[in-house]
Amino acid sequence: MARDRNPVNHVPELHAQEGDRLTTAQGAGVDDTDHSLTAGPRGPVLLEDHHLREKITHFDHERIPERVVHARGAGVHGAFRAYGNAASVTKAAFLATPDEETEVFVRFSTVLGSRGSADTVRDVRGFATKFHTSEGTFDLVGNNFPVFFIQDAVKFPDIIHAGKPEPDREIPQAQTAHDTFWDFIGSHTESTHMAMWAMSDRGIPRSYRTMEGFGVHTFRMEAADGTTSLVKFHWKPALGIHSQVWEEAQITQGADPDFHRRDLYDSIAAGAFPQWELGLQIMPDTVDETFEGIDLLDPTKIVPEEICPVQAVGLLTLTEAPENFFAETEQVAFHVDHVVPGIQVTNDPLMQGRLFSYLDTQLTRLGGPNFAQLPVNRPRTAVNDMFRDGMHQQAVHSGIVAYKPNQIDDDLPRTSPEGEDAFVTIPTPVSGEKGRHHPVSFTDHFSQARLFWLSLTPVEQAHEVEAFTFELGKCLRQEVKEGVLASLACVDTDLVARVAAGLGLPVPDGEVPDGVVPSPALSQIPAEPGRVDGRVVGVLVADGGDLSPVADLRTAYADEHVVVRVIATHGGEVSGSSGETESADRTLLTTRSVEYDAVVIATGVAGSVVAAEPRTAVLLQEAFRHGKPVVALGDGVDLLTSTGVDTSAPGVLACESVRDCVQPLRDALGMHRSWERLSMFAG
Ligand code: HDE
Repeated sequence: MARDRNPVNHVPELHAQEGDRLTTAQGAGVDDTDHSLTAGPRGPVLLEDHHLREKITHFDHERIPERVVHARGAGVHGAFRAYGNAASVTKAAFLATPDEETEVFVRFSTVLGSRGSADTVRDVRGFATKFHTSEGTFDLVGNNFPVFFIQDAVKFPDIIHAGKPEPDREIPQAQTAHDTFWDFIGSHTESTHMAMWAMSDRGIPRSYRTMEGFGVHTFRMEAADGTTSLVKFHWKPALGIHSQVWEEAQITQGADPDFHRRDLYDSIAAGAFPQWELGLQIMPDTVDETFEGIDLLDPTKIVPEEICPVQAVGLLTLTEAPENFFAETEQVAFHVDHVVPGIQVTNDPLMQGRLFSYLDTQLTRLGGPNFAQLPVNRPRTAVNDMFRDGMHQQAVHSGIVAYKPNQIDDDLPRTSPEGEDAFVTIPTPVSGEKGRHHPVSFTDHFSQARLFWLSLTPVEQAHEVEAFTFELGKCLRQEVKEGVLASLACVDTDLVARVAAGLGLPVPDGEVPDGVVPSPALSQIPAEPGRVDGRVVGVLVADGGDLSPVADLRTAYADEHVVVRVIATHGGEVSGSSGETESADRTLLTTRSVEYDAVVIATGVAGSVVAAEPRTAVLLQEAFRHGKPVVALGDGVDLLTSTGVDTSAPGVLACESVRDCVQPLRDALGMHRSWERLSMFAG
């Protein structure tokens, strides 16, 4: 999967890190970079010191504006290959043919936090993919939720202003648990469905690798024979959908604010390449653009998979961390309107507003209109756009003709009126009166919020109740809480009663929609154990104890690239009972339970100095409370008992040898957590 890091279109080679000599930006050698030019040993610094001024000036300008939303993100390279079955709906070559491997760059992000904020906050996640296709760049700029807060782009500044830190004291950072956010949600009933997603476990993913992705809007696809369809994009993670629990997410924010980006790069380094299948919901292109009564132009609605199944059409594999965060992750520029022949936008008013915003925002962020020339953004196809000049122009265009039509260059470059190798807009009819309309089909704001609630299992519903109660509990104003409760009263009577009880407020009346049919596909609890690639198992060991489980587990799970980490009381080498040694990956001081999907206690830890460490109890109790598999080998059971962990609880495995626990632990990891145990802690 080689990547052309330096595709050149008339661009002279950039000399950036050549040779072993330190130079100025102009290429002159530098004699000394540690001492400024001064008049005398203790005299004033001279303006004449070009190297000093150039070095500091460049440093002063190292930052570009962070993204106004989605500032915090992590990028990664990979490839996409289609299965070939999408050829019946789209002529886009990268989707239609399995013969072509398409280079991709994906950027995952949170929405509200600044660039340095924590990864594991409760928020929607961006899932933006740049496909460098043979027909030009296609950007699928999606999220990990299939719906959005608002129906019209004109409200986007409002929802974002409300969610961002409040402007007087600029707090809270990267949090929705504050008055202005919930004031907006309570005042916009169309946001209720998205708020249900945000308060569910989907708002706190365990990993980018375990999130679904969605294009949200409906797209129009065109096949080679000219037939068109309305389509929704889905990303289905190979590892299933897996989230943190709220306490775990909060601890992680402090213990490892880089948790998600670290997980992404660590899993790639371990050989567990993250994968997603790209799926399509394909619906007929009808005049009214609805499906089974659902307005396909309304971005607050899903089409349940039970009535329109998701068809897998290709596989995305992420294989390579960026070489340089700034050059790639920070400078990548996505745009909803970067589409290729075979994929077109629709009249969804949210999508239409985005068509303006993404191009516009790059002008400020990347300093001008030539951002497509930045290495990470360069199309992998030939470019001949007749654009000239502008800030940061890197091409040296030749010739005198930069206009069309022209006689001097035989009217080159040519257009393709017949569309043989060009993007041609599908001639969809448009009519209507100009006006600031509010379509009737956009006025149902609660039936799908209810659909989501009814589709969750009891433990997921308990998490939803807890999240609403937490977030509204952090609001200071009574009217804000009451506004949201009024909306929840139109979703479900049990939901609103439980949240109101937690807040100590009266339960408002509301009209709950009738006849809503749940969509079991929305629950994220797996029916059976899934893949466990790249999961992290912590093994608690002690000097003088049995260290063999470390190597045995590594061998047992080698094919799945499960990462087995040694946790001890001290760094360096740990010596086992038979004279064997293992290197400590973490100490009880440097680790926290949140780093592990499961914890194993080796024989010989109970009764050791590890057992006496107060942090051991914290580690085990947290893992237990968060529903993680906990394995006690041999006398490890005694340690669990002494730290107050119920050894008879579901997902606590007592085994005599590693051999006995390999399969049960794999199954437990494949279920993500012990849902039965989590239910014990759910309100
Ligand atoms: Fe975005 N959004 N957005 N958004 N969005 C941006 O573009 C905007 C929306 C999404 O990793 C900005 O380059 C408007 C929906 C992702 O670089 C900006 C509206 C969805 C990313 C912008 C929306 C998204 C962005 C900020 C309402 C899911 C990160 C920086 C109409 C389908 C891309 C930038 C990355 C980023 C505008 C709503 C996803 C300001 C006006 C719906 C994943 O242009």
